[in-house]
Amino acid sequence: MKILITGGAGFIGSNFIHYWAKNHLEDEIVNVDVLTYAGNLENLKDVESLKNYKFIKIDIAQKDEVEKVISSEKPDVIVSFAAESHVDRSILGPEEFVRTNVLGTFNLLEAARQNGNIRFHHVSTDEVFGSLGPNDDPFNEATPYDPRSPYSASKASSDHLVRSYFHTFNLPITISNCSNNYGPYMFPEKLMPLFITNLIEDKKIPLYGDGMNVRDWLWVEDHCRAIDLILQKGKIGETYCVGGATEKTNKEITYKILELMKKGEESIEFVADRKGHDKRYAIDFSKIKNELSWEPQVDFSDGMKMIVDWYQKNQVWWKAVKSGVYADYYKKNYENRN
Ligand code: NAD
Ligand code: TDX
Repeated sequence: MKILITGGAGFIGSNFIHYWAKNHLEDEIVNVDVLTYAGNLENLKDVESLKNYKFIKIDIAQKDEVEKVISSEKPDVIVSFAAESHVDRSILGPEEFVRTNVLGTFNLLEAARQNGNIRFHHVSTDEVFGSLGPNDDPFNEATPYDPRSPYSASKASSDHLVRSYFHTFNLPITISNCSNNYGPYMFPEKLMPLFITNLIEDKKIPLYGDGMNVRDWLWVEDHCRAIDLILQKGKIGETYCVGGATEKTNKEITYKILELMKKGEESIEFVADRKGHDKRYAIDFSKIKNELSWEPQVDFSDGMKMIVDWYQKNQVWWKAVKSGVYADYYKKNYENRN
């Protein structure tokens, strides 16, 4: 089988490629990515020499580039991770989010439809459902959409487009809406890697607002396994909510990191809150549990030790990212493309 992965040079996409290369030795893997600031081929060093792995640099927002790659590669399956993914950036500059997340997904759907109705899995987020109060039931597949940031609104739009291609054109799609992932190769603009790397550098850690916003955390490989199961056994046209059963306030995450890194609370700097900051996300994953026998395997305290350990051992990787070596290089590449 040939699997085409979009956004495979980013955090979850690169973990998914490692997962797929390890668990599906016989498959061909094609990674298409434009390499924005978040895309880093260093994440894929240990797979790049595999005979069954190939990287192609394209921008999914460019329709002709997408059509050319899909029609020449003829994949059996497309799994789409490519997106602008950081909420704070979507507040500073929403346009890129609409371009990649909405137009880019549309171009992929069109190419999948025009080239023999290719099986399409869309990777989405729990943020499309909005924000929960402390006593609300967790999100599930029937929760109405209520996105509140330009990021989540662009992801919601893409989910609607994907579903419309199933109903209108019979495109064989599935969607997963997953909670916050954590693990290796997470870009150090996100809460956990930013705090861990700042503490290694003896810098302050900026906690937004009162630190009481709640996220549901899932180890990234558990997410990869959920997507694998959906591809193998999921029902076409369906959506699956994927979560970690690990609701934590940002304060709890912060204190856990401080404890593991033997640092004191004087490192915390309470800063202005994120605009429109969603209060709480939580996922009811009973559908994927009952239908596909999926549940998270990595427990939170093990996962926290593993992520702190990974950033302590991989300082060359994140120091290069943070110092802008890769960011500048890729930005230059990106701007000179046309
Ligand atoms: P990321 O920002 O780390 O990686 C995104 C990747 O997409 C990068 O490699 C980037 O170069 C690529 N990309 C961006 N624009 C592109 C374009 N126009 N053309 C081609 N490639 C492009 O993101 P992530 O955290 O790995 O998230 C991956 C997917 O999973 C996203 O769709 C996100 O919405 C979803 N998701 C993320 C989380 C999370 O906790 N990170 C949780 C649930 C869902
Ligand atoms: O410096 C910070 N200080 C802080 O308090 C940062 C970067 C974040 N936060 C808070 C905001 C959130 O409540 O921590 C929480 C987590 O923030 P992020 O790491 O930015 O993640 P979040 O906004 O929850 O979104 C993530 O999970 C869902 C991913 O970035 C999305 O792509 C995914 O869809």
